[in-house]
Amino acid sequence: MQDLSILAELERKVLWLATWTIHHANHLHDNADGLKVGGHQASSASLATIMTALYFHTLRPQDRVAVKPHASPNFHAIQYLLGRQTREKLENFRSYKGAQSYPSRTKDTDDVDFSTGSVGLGVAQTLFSSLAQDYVRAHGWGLERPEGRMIALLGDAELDEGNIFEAMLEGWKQGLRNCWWVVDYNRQSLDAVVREGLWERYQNLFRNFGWDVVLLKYGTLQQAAFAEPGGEVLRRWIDNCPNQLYSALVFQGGAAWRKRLNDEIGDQGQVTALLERRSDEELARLMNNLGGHDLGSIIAAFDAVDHDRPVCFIAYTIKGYGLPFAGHKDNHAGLMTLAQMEMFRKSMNIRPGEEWSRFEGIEHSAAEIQAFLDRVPFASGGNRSLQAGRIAVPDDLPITIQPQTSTQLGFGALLNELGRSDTPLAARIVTASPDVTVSTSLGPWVNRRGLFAREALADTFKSERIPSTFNWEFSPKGQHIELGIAEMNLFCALSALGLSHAINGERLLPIGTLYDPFIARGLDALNYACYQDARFILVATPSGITLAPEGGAHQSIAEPLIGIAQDGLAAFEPAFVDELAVIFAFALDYIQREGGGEASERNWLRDETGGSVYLRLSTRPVEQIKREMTPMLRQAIVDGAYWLRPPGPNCQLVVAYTGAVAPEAIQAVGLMAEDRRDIGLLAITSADRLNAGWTAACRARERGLVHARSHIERLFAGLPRHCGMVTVLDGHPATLAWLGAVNGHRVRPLGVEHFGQTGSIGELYRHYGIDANAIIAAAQMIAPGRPIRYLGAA
Ligand SMILES: Cc1ncc(C[n+]2csc(CCOP(=O)(O)OP(=O)(O)O)c2C)c(N)n1
Ligand SMILES: [Mg+2]
Repeated sequence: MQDLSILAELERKVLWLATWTIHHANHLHDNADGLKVGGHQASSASLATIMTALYFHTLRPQDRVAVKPHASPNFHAIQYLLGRQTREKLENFRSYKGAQSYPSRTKDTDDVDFSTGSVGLGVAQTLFSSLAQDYVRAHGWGLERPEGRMIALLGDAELDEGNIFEAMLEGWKQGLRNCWWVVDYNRQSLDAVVREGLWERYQNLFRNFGWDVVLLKYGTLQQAAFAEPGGEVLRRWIDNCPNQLYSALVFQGGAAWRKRLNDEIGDQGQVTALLERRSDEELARLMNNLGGHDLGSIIAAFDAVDHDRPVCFIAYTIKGYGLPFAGHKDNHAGLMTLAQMEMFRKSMNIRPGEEWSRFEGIEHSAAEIQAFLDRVPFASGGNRSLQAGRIAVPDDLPITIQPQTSTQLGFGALLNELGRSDTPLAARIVTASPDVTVSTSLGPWVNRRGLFAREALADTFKSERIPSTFNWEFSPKGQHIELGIAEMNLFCALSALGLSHAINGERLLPIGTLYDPFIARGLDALNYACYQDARFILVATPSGITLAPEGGAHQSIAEPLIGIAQDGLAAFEPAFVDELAVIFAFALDYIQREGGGEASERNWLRDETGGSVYLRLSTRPVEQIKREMTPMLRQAIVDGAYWLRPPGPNCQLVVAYTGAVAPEAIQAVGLMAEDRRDIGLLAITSADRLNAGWTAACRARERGLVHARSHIERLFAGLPRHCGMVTVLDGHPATLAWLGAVNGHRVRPLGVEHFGQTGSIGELYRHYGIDANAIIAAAQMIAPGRPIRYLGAA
C-alpha cells in the first residue's frame, strides 16, 4: 500500500523531529539557569508509531485527543509536519512562549484539544467529554456536526492513577460511548520496569466496565515469523519472557537476542533454523516488532472499530524505540548525547543544517508527501477550535428572600426560580453533583428539570405512588447529571462540560455542587479544569465549622485560601442571599466571557477574560437585611466588599468579616459602639477578588500608572492610619490577614486553625474564637482605649 510507505516515512520524521526538538532545547538553546531543561525522548519514541497512525490516518476533525503528557514533542512535530506549528515554537520548546513541555490548550498555539500533564486527568477528561457530547446532542444541539470520538493516549503506568478507575465506573453508569483509550504498553514507568502481567488485569477491568479490549501485541513481522515452522516456540518464548528481560535484550540488541534465544530454545529444531535465517540486525528488528510499532497492525485495529462502544487498545511498545537507550530501565528522563545524536542524524539521512526541514531525509518526493499531507482527513476541516455565543443573563435573577435563611437555601431558591422559567439561560444550565444533590439544595431544580440519561428511566417510587419529596426521573432532556460520590469525577465532569463551547460549539452553563471540605479530594482535577480554561460554577456547601453537628472531617478550613490561590477561579463567600443573587448573576455571565487580557482600570481585575467561579456557602440561617439593591452596592458586592457600616472620620476600629459569621461581626460592632469611636464594619464578599485587585493595582503603580487604585484601596482611603482591624471568617485567618498590608494597619485576624469538634454553632464559635466576644477581645487589644464594657457579655 502506497500510503503505508508514506506513513512509515512520516513515522520516522515524527521520531526525528520529536527527538531533535528535545535535543535542541537541551544542547543548543540558551540555558541561563544551569537547570536541566529536560523533555522525554524515550516516552515520545514509544508513541511515535501510534500517533503517526492516529493523526495521519485515523482521526477526523471532530475527534478530540488527550495526548500522553510526555509525548508532547510528537504532537508538536505532527502539527509541524501538517503546517500547523512553527519552527520557532519548536526551537523554543520548553522555553518562554515556546511549544509547551506538556500539551496545553491555553499556552500552545497548535490546536491542543485537552491539556495534559498531571497524569490520569487527561484520560478522564476524554471520558467526560464524551458524556458532555452526548448531553449536548441529546438536547438537540450541534446535530449538524458529526459525532467525534474522544481519545486518550496514555502511559501504562498512568493507569496507577485512581481517578481513571473512578471515571471508568462513572462511564459505565452513564452508558459511555465514542471513547477510545490507547495504552502505550511499554512496561516501563518513570523509575523502572512495571509488574508482570498487568495487561491481563487491565483487560479484565476494562471488560468488566463494558469496554471492548483490543490487544496489539505482535507486529506483522512477528506474526509472519510465528507462521514459519518453529514459530510457535518463538511465540511461547516471547509470551513467557519477563518484562525486565525483554527490555534488557531490546537495549542490548541483535547479538544478545541470538545468544539468549539460542540458550533457551536453540535446540528445538525448526526454531533454530528460524533464528538462523536472520542476521543479528534482522533478529533485533523482529523482536522489536511489537504491535504498537507496526503501522499496518495499528491502522487495521483502528479501522476495524465499527461501533460506538468504548474501546481500550493495549499496544505493546518499547520505550525509546529506535533510539540508543531503547528498553533501558533508566531511560525515562534520559537524553541522547551529542555523539548519539550525530549518529542518529546520519541514520536518518539528515544533512547538517537541515534538521528542521520538513521533508529532509524522506525517500518520497516532497511533492508526494505534501500531496499526502493535504489529504490527511484530520487536517481537512479547517479550524477545530469552536465557539459559541453568549447567553444573556439579567442583572436581577428572580427570587423571594425569606426573612431568616441561609445562603445554601438561597442558592436552591435561585435555581428553583430559574427552573420555572422558559429561557435560553435556564435551558443551557446543567447541574452535576456527586451524590449530594439533595443535601446541597439542588432538589427543587431537579424536580423541575429532571435528571439526564440517554435512555429514559422512570422513578419507581412515583409510579408506585409512594410519597417522596424528589422526583427522580431520567430522560435525554434532563438537566441534572447525577454522579457517584467520587469528587474527582465532579471536577472532571465540570472540566468537560465547561469546555463544551470550544469542543462542541455549544454553550453549557455547568454548575456543580459538593460539600466544601471535599474540594480537597478533587483539588488536582479542579486545578486541571482551571488550567485548561474550562468554565463552570462550583457551589461548595456547607462549609467551615458552621456545619457544627457534622463535626471534624466535614469542616473546611483551608478552602478560602484555595479560593484566593487557585488561578482561573474567582471565589466568593456571601453572607446574605441578596448578595448571593447578585454574585450568581455575575457568575453566569463571567463564565462565558472570553475577552482580551487587559485589566479594567476600575477594579484592576481581568474581568473581561472571565473564568470559573467558586461560591462558598453555608446552611446557617441568618437574619436577612431588607434593603434596596442599588447599582453601586451591586458593583461593590461583585468587586468583593462594601461598608455595611461606614467608618466615621475618627475611626478607631474596623471589623471586617466574610460569610456565615456576619451575625457575630454585627453583634460585636453593636456592643463596642459606645467604647470605640466611628467603628467601620466591612462586609467582604470575595477576599479573592479584593486581594487580586489590590496586587494588580500595586503592580500597575510599579509600572508607572500612578493613579491605579483597587477596590479595597478606595474603601480604605479615608481610614485613619492608627485604627485597628479585626478580621473574622469561618476559615483560615490568613484569608483576610493581608488587609493590614493595604495601608499599614495593625490587624488581628480571627479564624479557624484546628478542627475536630462537634457542637452547636455558638459552642464552636466560642471554642475556636470567632464569636462576638472573641472579636471584642481582639478589638480591645488592637485598638487600645478604655475597657470595652461588654467584653464577656456576648
Ligand atoms: C500526577 C502526576 N504524578 C507524577 C507525575 C510524574 N510522572 C511523569 S511521567 C511518569 C511515569 C509515567 O509512566 P508511563 O505512564 O508508563 O509513561 P511512559 O513514559 O512509560 O510512556 C511520572 C511518575 C506526573 N506527571 N503526574
Ligand atoms: Mg510506560
